[in-house]
Parts: sequence; C-alpha cells; structure tokens
Amino acid sequence: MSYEFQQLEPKWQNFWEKSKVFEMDVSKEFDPFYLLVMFPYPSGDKLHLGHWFVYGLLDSWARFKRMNGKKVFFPMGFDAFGLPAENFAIKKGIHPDVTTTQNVTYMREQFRRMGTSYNWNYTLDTSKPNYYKWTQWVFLELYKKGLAYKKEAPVNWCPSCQTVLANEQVQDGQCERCDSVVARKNLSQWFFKITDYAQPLLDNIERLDWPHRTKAMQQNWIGRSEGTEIIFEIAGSKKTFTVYTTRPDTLFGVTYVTLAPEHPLVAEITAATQQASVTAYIEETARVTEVDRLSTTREKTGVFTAAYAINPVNGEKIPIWIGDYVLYSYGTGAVMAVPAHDERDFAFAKKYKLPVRRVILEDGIDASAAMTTAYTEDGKMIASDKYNGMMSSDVIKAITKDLEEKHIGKFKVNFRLRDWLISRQRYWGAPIPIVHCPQCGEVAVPEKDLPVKLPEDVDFRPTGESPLKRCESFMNTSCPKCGGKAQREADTLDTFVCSSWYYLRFPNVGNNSQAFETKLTNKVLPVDKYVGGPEHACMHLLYARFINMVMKDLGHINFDEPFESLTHHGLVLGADGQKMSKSKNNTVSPDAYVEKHGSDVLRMYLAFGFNYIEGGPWDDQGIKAIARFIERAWRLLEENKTTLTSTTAPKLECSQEDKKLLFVLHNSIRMATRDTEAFQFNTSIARCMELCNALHDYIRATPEAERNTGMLRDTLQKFVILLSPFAPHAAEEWWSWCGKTKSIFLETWPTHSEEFLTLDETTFAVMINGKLRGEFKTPSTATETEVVAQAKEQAFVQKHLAGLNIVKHIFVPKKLVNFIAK
Ligand code: ANZ
Ligand code: ZN
Repeated sequence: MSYEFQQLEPKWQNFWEKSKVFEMDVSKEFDPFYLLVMFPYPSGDKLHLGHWFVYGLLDSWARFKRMNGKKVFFPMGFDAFGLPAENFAIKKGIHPDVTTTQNVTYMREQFRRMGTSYNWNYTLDTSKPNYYKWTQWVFLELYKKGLAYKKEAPVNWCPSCQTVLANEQVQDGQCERCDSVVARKNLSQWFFKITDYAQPLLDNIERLDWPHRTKAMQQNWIGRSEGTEIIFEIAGSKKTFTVYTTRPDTLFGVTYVTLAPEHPLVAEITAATQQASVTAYIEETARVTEVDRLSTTREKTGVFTAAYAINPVNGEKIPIWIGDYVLYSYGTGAVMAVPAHDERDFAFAKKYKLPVRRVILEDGIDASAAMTTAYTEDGKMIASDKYNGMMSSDVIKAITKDLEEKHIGKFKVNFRLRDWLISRQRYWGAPIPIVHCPQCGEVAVPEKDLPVKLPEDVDFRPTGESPLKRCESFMNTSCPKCGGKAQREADTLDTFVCSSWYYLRFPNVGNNSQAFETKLTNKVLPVDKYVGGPEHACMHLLYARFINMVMKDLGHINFDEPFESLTHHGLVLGADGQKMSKSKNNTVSPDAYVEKHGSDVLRMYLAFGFNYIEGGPWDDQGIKAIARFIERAWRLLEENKTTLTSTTAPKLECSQEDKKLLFVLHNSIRMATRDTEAFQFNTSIARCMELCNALHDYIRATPEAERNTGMLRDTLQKFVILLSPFAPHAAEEWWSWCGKTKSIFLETWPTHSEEFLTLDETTFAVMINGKLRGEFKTPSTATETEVVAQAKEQAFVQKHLAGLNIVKHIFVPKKLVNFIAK
C-alpha cells in the first residue's frame, strides 16, 4: 500500500475534532503560550497558496511548540469588516453579511483540509454584533478620555474607494488598496489621538523582540525631532509667528523665511501687489499630496508675499515667502531659511535669487569663497556676533538658552506622527457610537445601548458619503442626554480599529458582559509570539500598541505591549515574482495540489522549498520529490511494522552500525529542533531526509538477527515525531502503527544526547615500505577504503611518498596501513 491521502487525511481531521486534541480552556491553563497570526480578510479570494504557506507552516510550528511542553493557545478569526469584503459583495450584488458568512465557512473548510490545529472554540468575526459591540466600547473608552475627536482637516481621499484614508494607508501618493492617486480634501473626520502616545510608543520599541527593520520603520514613522521654537515679528506690525528649527545655531544666517501656504498669517500679511499670485499658488498647492510636497527630488517652488519679518537676534529685515515644501501640519508651519546650511533652502535661494550668508566655516575653506552647495556639517561659527569662534554644535544649546532667557524661543520636541484617522464613508464597518443632538451637541451612546447595530436594508454602494446617511431608520434617534430628536453619526470605523484590539478579545470570546476580563487577559497576554507580514509595520502594529497602552492607562490591563516577540513571514509570490492577487491574475489555488498530492505533501513542499522568513516565487518543480520522500518514509515504516510494535528493550552494547545510526538520529534531533524553533523549516526537513536514508542504510546493512531491534524501534518512532509537524496526517497514521491510541501531538519532542554525537575513534599506524612513519585518528566506523584514502592525505605520509608511486597497500583492521611504494 502507499500513502492513500484521500482516505487518511479526512480520517485524522475527524479524529482531531472528535477527540478535541487541540481544544483548550485557556482560563484553566496556568501558563498558556499565546501564539497568534494576523487573521485573514474573508474576501472572495478565499485562501490561496500564499495563505497556505503562512498559516500551514505556522501550524507546524504550533505543533512543534506543543510537543515541547508549551500549552499553546492558538486561536483564529476573521477580519471581516472593511473594503475587501465590501467590494466583493458589491461585485456580486449580494449583501456583505451573506458573502462574508459564506466566505468564512469556506475558509474554515480550507483550514480543516490544511489540517490546522487552531483552538476553534476561540474564534471571532469582527463583523458580528457580539464583536463590534466591543469595538464600539473601545471607541467610547478613548472618547471619554479625550482621545477620540472630530475635526475638519485636509485628509487623503481615494476617489475610487470613495472614502478617506489614514496617512499610513497612502503609499507614494497612492491608495494602499487600489493604487489610485490620492487627493486632498477638507473634511470633518474622526481621529484617535495617537500623538499623545508618541513618546511612550517610541520608548518601548528598543526592548521588543521584533525584527530590526520593523522597529526602525516605526521609529522613523514616529519621527522624534529635538529643536527650538523661535518667535519672529512682522516688520511694521505687532504680529508675530513662530518657526521650528533643529539648527538654531544658524540663526544669523537666515536670509528669508518661508510659511506653509495654508498658514493663517498669509492672508493677513500678503501685500495687494502679490495677492493674485499668492492666491493662485495656494490653489495649486491644495492639489498636491503631502508625500509629494516632501519629496526631495521635486523642484522647490514658492511665491513672495511682499511682507517682511525681523530677525530677533540682529534686527535684520528679511522677506517672507510661501512655499509648498513647508508643511502646515508639521512643527509650526513656518521655517527660517538658511540657504548656506540647508540644501532645500539653498536650491530655493538660487532659484529666486535670494542671498546666501555663511555662518559656519568648513575646515580649510576661506570665509569669502563662493558657495556652490549648502554646508550642512559642524564647524566654527562666523558672522554670528558673540557666538563667533564657538563650535556650531555647542551653539545649538547656548543660543537656545539665550533665546529662552529673552522669552523669544524655547526648546521643543516634535514628532512626525499624526493623529490616526478612524472614520470611513463606507457601509461595511462598525457604526461610530455617537449621537448629534441639536441641544446637547455630540453625545456618546451609553454602554447599555451598545451595540449600535449596522442596519441591514441599506443601499451600500459607495457615493462619497456614508451610505448610512440615506437610511432614515438608522439616522433618526433620540438624544441619550435630553431625549430630544437627534441624528446618529453616519460614518463607520475603519477596520484597523477592529484589528487594533482583537488579540485582547480572543481569550474572552464567550464573554457577553465585557470586552475582556482583566484577570484572564493579564494571565494570557501579552502574545508570546506574533506572526504576520512586514507591510503592517506602521499601521496595524502601531495601532495595536497604541490601543494596548491606552487600555493599560485606563487600568483595564497590566502589560505595556501586546506583542513581545514578532516574526515576519515571507510571501510566496506568483510565478511572475509579483505578490499574488486576483487583479494580477497570478494567484495559485492550493486546491488542485491538495487533490493531486494531498495536504501533507503540499505543506511539506512549502516548508522545504521556501524559506519561511524570505518566501519566493511559486514554482512546483520540487513537489514530486516531496511526494516521493513521503512514499519512501511510508515504505520504510510499513516494511518495519513488526519492529514498530516490538517490546524488546534496546541493547546497551552497540555495534558500529548501531552507533552510526544513533549518530544520525541525535544529529537530526539537535539540528531539527534548533532550526524548527527558528522557523528554518527547510533545513529541519533536510535532517529528516538524512535520517530516513540512514534508517534505510541500517536495515540494508544489518541482517535481521543482528539488529538492535529496541534501538531501531525507538529511532523509527523518533523519526515519525520529527516529521510530524510537517506531515501531521501521515504521522498520526504511522503513530497508530506503533500501537499508540493517543494523538502523536500529545507526545514529547525528543532531545538529543551529546554522547552519541562523538563517534568512537581508532588510531592507525602508517608504514611506508615497512618503516613506521607516524599515526592518525579516524572514526571507528570508517571502511578500509576510507582509512586508506585518509592515510594518503596525512602530511607525514605525503612527505615520505614524494617522488614515489604506491604499488599496493596492506591493511590490518583497527591497527595499521602499510604502503608499498617505488
Ligand atoms: C533652519 C535650518 C537651518 C534647518 C539648517 C535645517 C538646517 P526635522 O528633523 O524633520 O524635524 N522644517 C521645520 N518645520 C518644517 C515644516 N513644517 N515643513 C518643512 N520643513 C520644516 O527637521 C526640522 C527642520 O526642517 C527645521 O530646521 C526646518 O529647517 C525644517 F541649516 O530650520 B531648519
Ligand atoms: Zn440632546
């Protein structure tokens, strides 16, 4: 017989389900190991091969950890609200609740066929009222703390998704979902005040066990900057404005200032002669995204306001310009320009013929030499009054102190991080639990009235306004405060809000009176190992850390960070090297491979053919080799079924052949354990293949009567255990051949012993033409051919053989080699 996966895989899937091997009551576990993988969107794509790679192999890791004694809490759910599900529903013309439920059912079946070991008694679907009730509760907790607010702001608008996007969802000026060019729009929107947590979010990053690159990306995104705010007066007026600079040492080199076109002062100070060009420029700027405005390669442009400012340190009159490279949303929206020491200012000054004044001298350069580029490094101060001769790096502190004493400046920390835009003008999301009352204004829906249910009978096609606005039965309500007529908030919450707290919900899924219960949550969390793609570095992973910190500050939990340890998986790409997606027509469905080779072969191929951390383009070249390997393992175990159930104790006195096999076994255990732990599944499987070969060799080389049956049985069983995370169905079958009635996944992972890893050695004497010339050591298992070959390689032998030809050799086992040479 061979591996009949069509019968065997469902057999073991049923066994796991019936015997509840992977179910656990996490509230009863003393020290659970929380293993979590970013949950999928139940979109129309269902699970493609890329998902099999991520989810299938992490399941192998979960099985490995269980066998290593961890009480693995391994839940799975569905990130069901949001655009992927909604767009699929629009395309099919079916309500998203129906399609989402269908897709979830289908995906659960796929997970079953994959043979995953999730704790299905802990699952969640973020689009169901028993989940989004608590998402609304999370919103209200932040609202009560002043961390959720509505304001009119220029926001990113995707014309194709017809909704606003968070800054994090805009990549190179394009929508992260559909690649449309994002526009700027002034709209009233809801925000979470993540900027209040900029410093704490930064502080903890260093200590997290996360990939270095991801930590660096978050640090950059938060973007802490230390500098000085300096007040400038407008010439001929009492009006002032403040600039933010990281280089106050260059204050004497300022030759103009630049305001962001949106700066409110612009309207007040622009002279009549410049009004038309300023207005035109402001309109032009409104169409450019912030990303483009910051681009270093884009030409810097600007317009003169015909107003002047006074440099506070020398009283000089300097022109005020506006320029779109100054962002209104950063710092104070105004910069002092120092063309001599800042590249952008230098380019701008050249273009508009503004003066360049050097105040920091480069070593070995004459102060009067013309500048061809900005000098941005440290140096000696010149043309800076009392600071002349000091080092510029020292002046940063000194001048800030002087400005502070005169009350015209102060030290200031700024962050690049912006508040998180959470409202969306789409149907398929959790309604924001706020009521607008003509009498009382904005009123929070009381917790007892949650969930604010998403109405079902709504024309959900996007129009640019929330579809809920057209649903009167939803919109019209009464004010929770005064009881008068009021309107509900029509926008819904972005899906990133749903996923910003789901890790807190998993241990609490059955709880209908609380989002999460403090004691249980503190016990199970933080997540011990979180796995997901690196593309979430500045979105989900930052949002989740923020929500976790807020929940801690509110006293609901006692830990600072949700995910202490993070691993990124790679992606299995389409054969074209592109990310798999329906739109690129390069998705590979796993179903055909499962039908042809079985689930275990596909899983093991993914584990063997790709590096989990790096991924790579799909190619099915090697899948047949894996199928053959499983067949070979099958034959090995089937032909030795009687050995598998033998009750003989292992012989303590080991033959050379026994020792050879034990060496390979213990080496495989040692390496496979280390590599599986580190997600290096490919090399772990290579060790299993070596062990399979060594077992075949042993059986071939040792007549049945001479075999160490007890040792062979133990080795075969350990081989099955080592393979079990990667071929869970086949391994259960083989385990049953060993006479076992319990799941192999309740077994303990084997450990290696060093004693088997040092093979016995024999010392051989070497003679040349009967004369003793020296000796060398070699493993006792070496054959005559091996010993002779090694003898020839010894330096002392080569020296005495120089110029001679070996005619023959004489071999005395365990003792000597004698070369006859002429
Ligand atoms: C004068 C100056 C002289 C500057 C010099 C640099 C070099 P980070 O590190 O990003 O905080 N800046 C300030 N606000 C800005 C805004 N809203 N939009 C665009 N640029 C802005 O950099 C701060 C520096 O970026 C500030 O220091 C300011 O230019 C500019 F030799 O001031 B500096
Ligand atoms: Zn009211």
